[in-house]
Amino acid sequence: PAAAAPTGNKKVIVQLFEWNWPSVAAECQSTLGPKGYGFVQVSPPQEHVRGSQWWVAYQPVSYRIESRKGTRAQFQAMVNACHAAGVKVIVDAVVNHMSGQDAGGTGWAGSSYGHYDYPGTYQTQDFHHCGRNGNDDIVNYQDRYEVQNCELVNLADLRTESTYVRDRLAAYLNDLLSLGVDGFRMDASKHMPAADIAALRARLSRPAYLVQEVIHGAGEPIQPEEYTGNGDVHEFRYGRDLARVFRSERLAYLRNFGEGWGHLPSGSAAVFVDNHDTQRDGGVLTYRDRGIYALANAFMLAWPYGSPTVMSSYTFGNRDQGPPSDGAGRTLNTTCYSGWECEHRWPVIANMVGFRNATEGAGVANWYDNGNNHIAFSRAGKGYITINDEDHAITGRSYHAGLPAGRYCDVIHGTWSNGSCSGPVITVDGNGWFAADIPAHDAVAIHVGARL
Ligand code: LM2
Ligand code: CA
Repeated sequence: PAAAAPTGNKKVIVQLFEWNWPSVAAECQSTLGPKGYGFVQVSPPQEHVRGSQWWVAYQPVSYRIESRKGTRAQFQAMVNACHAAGVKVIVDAVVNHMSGQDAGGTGWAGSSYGHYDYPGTYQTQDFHHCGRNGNDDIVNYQDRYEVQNCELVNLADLRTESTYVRDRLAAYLNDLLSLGVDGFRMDASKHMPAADIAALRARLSRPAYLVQEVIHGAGEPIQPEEYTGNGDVHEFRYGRDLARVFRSERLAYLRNFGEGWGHLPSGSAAVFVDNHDTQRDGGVLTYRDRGIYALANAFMLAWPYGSPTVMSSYTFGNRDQGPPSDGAGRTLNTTCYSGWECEHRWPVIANMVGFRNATEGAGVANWYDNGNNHIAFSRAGKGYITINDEDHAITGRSYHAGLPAGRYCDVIHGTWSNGSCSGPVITVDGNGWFAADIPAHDAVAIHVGARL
């Protein structure tokens, strides 16, 4: 079956990185549903190697749905709770490889394993042994064969071209679909030929949203465009370019952000300011950038390019640090703003999800920029945002929103709920104009879904 694109008028994804299943369930009901998030992307649910680092989740040892984040029953309860709240579930699917430790051991759920030996699941003949670089590791990203047949950081690389491996991987994905899952983030997609992912897609028991992780590298032989036939593809240039614009260039350059910058076609692009890898590996804006990070997310949610994912992190000091856990290594329940950043709850970001939903389908109009760091645009007839990233306030100006006359909640500074606004109210006149003062590094946003 074909992979479905995000559908409906609720398309925003939130990545609840390393949240345990009971916490995801609670968040769907308390926040994600009410705020209008359409999808939650969860961390890999399968059994993984033991250890305290976050990345143990990317080293599968079996496809039992039992991990640091919870049991199969808890996973099922989470999917049901999210669906009841109107939120679909995307699973991070690790299908390119198994574990990467030379020594074997016992997995999280008790399965014993060795490198290239996963009893009952895979044996040595199910893995690539590319015969390069002395240890079979990928070194040269200019070489297609090497990137897809050698090992990514020693991770046992599955022979995804074989019928047995494809059937086994599809059985795992179909098990997740039977639990009600709606889509998959295909981890390490660059390391699998697009045809191998197509073969998995063809084996799915029903249509599911697919988003493939293919990190763009200039001049590399494997390009993100090769994968668009299977579903969406992550556009990694988006977050890097947005960070550069906010840090050292001009917001005015964003007037044709996306395809105009050589990025993927909008209908195939899945975008984010940061994800769990880029927030560790640099070159992007993260929660540590506070207000500027919120503004970058506000821009992403207002700008109609690609399918946006909002990142939600735990606080970390070093790259390997795992999420808060108990003595047995189980991930603790999430406590927002204490150990966990919960960027998706920041009022600016959470309220801009409503802007995205209310403006779905409307094009950009009324673009304004001052040639530097003050920009504004409307989503024709549905919403309007102006971002002032100058070091000074911009006062005494009027803006041409092109919206119906009325009183609107400024969703950057106030939350609209049950017909009232907790912050400033913006009055649009009969000609579609409004007056507002915008402090330095701040914004004003209004939309037809938050009208008094
Ligand atoms: C991904 N996308 O393609 C994930 O987004 C990324 O987070 C994963 O790397 C990677 N692919 C493999 O699924 C993470 C992490 C690595 C970590 C691996 C495996 O960024 O640092 O590698 O997961 O857990 C770690 C060690 C590495 C070691 C490897 C195998 O950092 O030094 O390699 O485990 O034991 C010898
Ligand atoms: Ca591979």
